Amino acid sequence: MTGEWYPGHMAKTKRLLAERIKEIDVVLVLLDARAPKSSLNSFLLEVFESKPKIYLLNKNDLADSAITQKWLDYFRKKDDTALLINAQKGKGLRNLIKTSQTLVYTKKKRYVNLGIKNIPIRAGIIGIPNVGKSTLLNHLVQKNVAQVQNKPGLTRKLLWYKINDQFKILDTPGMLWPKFDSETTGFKIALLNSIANYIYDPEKVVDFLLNLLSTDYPHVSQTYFEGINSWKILVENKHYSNPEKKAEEIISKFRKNKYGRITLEQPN
Ligand SMILES: Nc1nc2c(ncn2[C@@H]2O[C@H](COP(=O)(O)OP(=O)(O)OP(=O)(O)O)[C@@H](O)[C@H]2O)c(=O)[nH]1
Ligand SMILES: [Mg+2]
Repeated sequence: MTGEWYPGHMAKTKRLLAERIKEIDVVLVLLDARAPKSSLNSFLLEVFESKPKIYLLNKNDLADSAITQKWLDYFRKKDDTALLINAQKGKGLRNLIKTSQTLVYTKKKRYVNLGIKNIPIRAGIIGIPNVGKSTLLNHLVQKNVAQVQNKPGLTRKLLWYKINDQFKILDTPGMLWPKFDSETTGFKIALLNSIANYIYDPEKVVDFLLNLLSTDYPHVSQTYFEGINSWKILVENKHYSNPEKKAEEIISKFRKNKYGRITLEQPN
C-alpha cells in the first residue's frame, strides 16, 4: 500500500493545478477532522506555497470534538487559518467566505486602497478523495451542481463555479500522493474511505483500528471487541469463518460512526 498505486489522473491534476495557479487567490484545504494530518496532502500543497490558505476541518460531526479542538489550537498556534465545517449540513460556510475575503483583501490591499472594491475572490478547493469537496461546493452554490457520492475519485475535472459576483470556486479531483510516509497513514486514509478498496488489506486496517481503540478509546474497545487489540486474536476467539468479509464489515461500521465519534490521530 506504499507505492505503485498512484493513479495517472492524480499526477495530471497536479500538473493542471500548477498551470492554473495564477487563477487562484486563496486555497481551501479540505481535511477530514478525524485525521487532519494524514489527510493533508503536502505533496499537492507544494504547488500553492505562495498562496493564502484556509485549513477546513470537515466531517467534524464524525470526529471526537475534544480532539478536534486540540487540532484547531494546533493550527492556530502555527499561525495558520483553520476553521471547523460540516459540508453536508452547510455549517461554518458563512464564516468561510468572510475569512477568505479577509485573507485575500489583506493581500490585495493595493487594489482596495485604490478604491477598487468587491474584487471577486477565486478560491480553489483541494483535498484527498472523498473528503467532501463537491459537497462543500454544492452547499456554497446552493444547487447540486457537482456530483457527490461516498466513493473516492468521483470528480475528474477542474471546474469553476460561480457562488455570486464576489466569489468563485474551483472544484478539483481528489488527490493523494505517490507514497505514504508510513503504513499507518495508509490505514487511516483507508478508514476514511479515501482510497479504492482493492488497494488495502482490510484485515490489516482493522488490526490497526483495534490497536488504536484499545489505547485511545478503551470503553469502545471493551464494548465491541472485548478489549482485544489484535485482529488475529479476535478472529481466533470469535471463530470468524470469513475474516476478510468480517473486517470489511467493521470498516464499514467505523465509517458510519457505529462505534461512536472516533478521531484517528492527535496533534503532537
Ligand atoms: N458526515 C459527513 N459526511 C460528509 C460531510 N461532507 C461530505 N460528506 C460525505 O462524504 C462523501 C464524499 O463527498 P464528496 O463531496 O463527493 O467528496 P469529494 O471530496 O468531492 O470526493 P472526490 O470527488 O472523490 O475527490 C459523501 O457521501 C458526502 O455526503 C460532512 O461534513 N459530514
Ligand atoms: Mg468531488
